[in-house]
Amino acid sequence: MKLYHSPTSPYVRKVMVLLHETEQLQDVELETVASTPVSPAAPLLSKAPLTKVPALERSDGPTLFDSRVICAFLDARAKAGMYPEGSARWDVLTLEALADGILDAALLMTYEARLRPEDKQWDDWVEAQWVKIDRACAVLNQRWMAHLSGPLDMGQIAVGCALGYLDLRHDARGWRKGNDALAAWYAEFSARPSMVETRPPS
Ligand SMILES: N[C@@H](CCC(=O)N[C@@H](CS)C(=O)NCC(=O)O)C(=O)O
Repeated sequence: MKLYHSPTSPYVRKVMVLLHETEQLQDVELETVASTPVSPAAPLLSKAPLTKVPALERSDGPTLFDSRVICAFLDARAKAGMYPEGSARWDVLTLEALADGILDAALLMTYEARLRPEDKQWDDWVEAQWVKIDRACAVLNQRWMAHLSGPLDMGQIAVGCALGYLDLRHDARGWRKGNDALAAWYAEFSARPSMVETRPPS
């Protein structure tokens, strides 16, 4: 299998952390590409029409995207149980969606600052994205700590990668303020070998 990869993409990191945790790294070749909304990576054009990473090329089926589909596929392949059966499954999927929503808002903020011409940037819109992230972090801190402290699952991995991305690109916003339990959880979670090995270059 070939994973279209970027070392700074938090969505790719979700897949990489899962590959580490489920001992499937050796089954995947990495191809690093740089793709942005205004400059799609050429190798992705024929594989993944949205030209986003991650995308997972397989020999026995079509290329998979996005990160949630790839993670579900790799989890099933390894029979790792990162998406448990029963009612816990809906908690994990909801937690992953919340973490990915943080990422979506944070990535939009990054693109606004890095890609949009300065005279077209819209501060209120950027602030509105941060309000979503701020609210989501507060909800994680208030309602999800018991789940986050339980056995490893895909929801936890997604939250770890989302908070790591906030540190990478939006550190000055200070997501830890008022979220002590979440900050303490992240300090421990980010020390896992799978998180250390996939830390993005600063
Ligand atoms: N929902 C997608 C989001 C993937 C995504 O936005 N990846 C970014 C890199 S962090 C990308 O490839 N952007 C290029 C683009 O938007 O065209 C997923 O979970 O995989």
